[in-house]
Amino acid sequence: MSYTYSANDMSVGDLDGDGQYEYLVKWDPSNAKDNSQSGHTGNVFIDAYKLNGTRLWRIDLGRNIRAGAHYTQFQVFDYDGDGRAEIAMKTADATVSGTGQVIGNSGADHRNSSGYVLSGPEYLTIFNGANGAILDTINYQPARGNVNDSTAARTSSTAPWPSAPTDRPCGTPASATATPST
Ligand SMILES: [Ca+2]
Ligand SMILES: [Ca+2]
Repeated sequence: MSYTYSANDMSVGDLDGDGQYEYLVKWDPSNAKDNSQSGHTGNVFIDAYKLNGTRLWRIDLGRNIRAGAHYTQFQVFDYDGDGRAEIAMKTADATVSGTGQVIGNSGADHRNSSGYVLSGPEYLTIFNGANGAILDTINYQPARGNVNDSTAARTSSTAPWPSAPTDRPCGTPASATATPST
């Protein structure tokens, strides 16, 4: 499987609290696939950079997060209010953090023969913005639900800031099941 990488989605946040933004880039392999397309894909990377282009760290989402427009939505926000942004996204077995920590089962391969990942655990992980280390990992909610070869998960997320009672930002991952029209 031969492929190249190009920059995809991007977001910004002050990851180290120095008052300047850093930027995060999702690198998509050239064989990324929409939910409607079968096939195996390369791994997706999330890289953090200083404004001068110096790379701080890389998260490798691993073989169990498929590459495509609907699979990885990452949030960059200062969730705990300490002046440094964290990063939140869906992860899976064998995702590797910016400091080399492996999530779940490093050897697991949940891809089916068509390259879809329709089984296996899904997680929501919060990463330390300064070094990409894992702060916490929980089971992803909502759960995957019923999927088969003609349906696939699409995810979205946002970082709302509710007022009372918390007055704190919180992440709200979501997912929907879509059936391709073909
Ligand atoms: Ca900064
Ligand atoms: Ca923070």
